[in-house]
Amino acid sequence: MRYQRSSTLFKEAQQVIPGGVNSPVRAFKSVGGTPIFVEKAKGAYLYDVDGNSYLDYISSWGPMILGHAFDPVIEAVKERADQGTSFGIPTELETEIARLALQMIPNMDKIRFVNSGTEACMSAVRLARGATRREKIIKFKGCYHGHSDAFLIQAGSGAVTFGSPSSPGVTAGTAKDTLLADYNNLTEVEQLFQEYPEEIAAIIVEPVAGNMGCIPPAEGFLEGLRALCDQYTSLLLFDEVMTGFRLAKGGAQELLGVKADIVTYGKVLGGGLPVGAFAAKKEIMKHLAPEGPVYQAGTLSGNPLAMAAGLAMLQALDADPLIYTRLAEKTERLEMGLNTVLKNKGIPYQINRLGSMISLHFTEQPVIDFETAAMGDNERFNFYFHGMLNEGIYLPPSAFESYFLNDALSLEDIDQTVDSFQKVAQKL
Ligand code: HOZ
Repeated sequence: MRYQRSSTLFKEAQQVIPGGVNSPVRAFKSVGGTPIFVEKAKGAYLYDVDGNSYLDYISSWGPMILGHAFDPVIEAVKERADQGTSFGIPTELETEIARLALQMIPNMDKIRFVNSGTEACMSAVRLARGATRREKIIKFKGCYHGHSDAFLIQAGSGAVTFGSPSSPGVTAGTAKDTLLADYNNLTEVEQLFQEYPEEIAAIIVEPVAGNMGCIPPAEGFLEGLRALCDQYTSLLLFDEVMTGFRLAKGGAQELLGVKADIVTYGKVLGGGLPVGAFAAKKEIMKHLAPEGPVYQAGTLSGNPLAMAAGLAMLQALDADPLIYTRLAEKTERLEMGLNTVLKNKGIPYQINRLGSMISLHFTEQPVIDFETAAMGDNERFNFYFHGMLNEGIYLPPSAFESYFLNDALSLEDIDQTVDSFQKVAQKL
């Protein structure tokens, strides 16, 4: 059986880990079947414990933008490990990566490192509240900013995949301060500001949504948010955990030309180790402990292994002027291939793409927000997912996730993926 050992390992894991996984989407619950257990990965390929190989289109949900086990990152981690793995005392490395990150991203003076995207968004909202002395935030339905309480209200990603977009365990007291609007709908945001003109600390938004599939912002949407924040002296918080260092060196701020007040990072920034960060102008950052009273801390924050991996990753991206063009071209080739296969089949579908983020929804209507993303044909998606998996192509196991391409994927790999899709599509 193709997934024999994975299946055994999954059963064993379920005895000791809730659902057998440490992050829900991995369990394949929405697409059915057994999750594959990975043995190792190199470049564009994953290798599972049953000896199967896969072209990987999730790249660890973003971080492995240069492919798996990227040599400079691996070398940096090995070298650093020999000198000790955690001190809880500052290292020079932290200043080095902070300097480079701030040089690559536009518009920010200081950056604080944490251990995950969740932590980054949670801390950034606290900073926004502390700096403005206001309590409410606006978030968009289907956007996902990690699993902190304030964000698990109409959230995307695994939360919606498993039917709990508003999780039990989040108190009514917390939920009342998270105001909701539809993604790409400025009118709703404007109405919220009219209702609470002096209570909104920040708007938090994925500048390109990646947790309900990939949904690029409509023309003028981010600019409109910027203007409303200026008008009501609220802060604009971009969650660039997915888009940071992926869509451009300077992320979505650079690619889309809109400036935020606070930006969160993760994924690519850590080169595959657990790193998150939030950056802001110094007038905002001065509120953060130990400079100011807004508290945030972490024993493993700025961990030397994580900082070494992140620094090696940023250096590689910074040194390659064509990386983002190449990634976008590869993703466009995939988009064209999928379109060619699907266009004569008479199946409703939508492909959304920006840079190296892309997703396919089996639905008639353009996918512009959570409501339209949720209209997709789940049965067809599941068939597509498993068909591709059997062909040796690893895609996100949920329609509510974006693909993240990596630069180790060759044009031949993309063409092979399209050939596989051609076979799978015959039975769609
Ligand atoms: N929430 C992540 C995707 N948006 C999935 C993380 C994981 O399962 O590793």
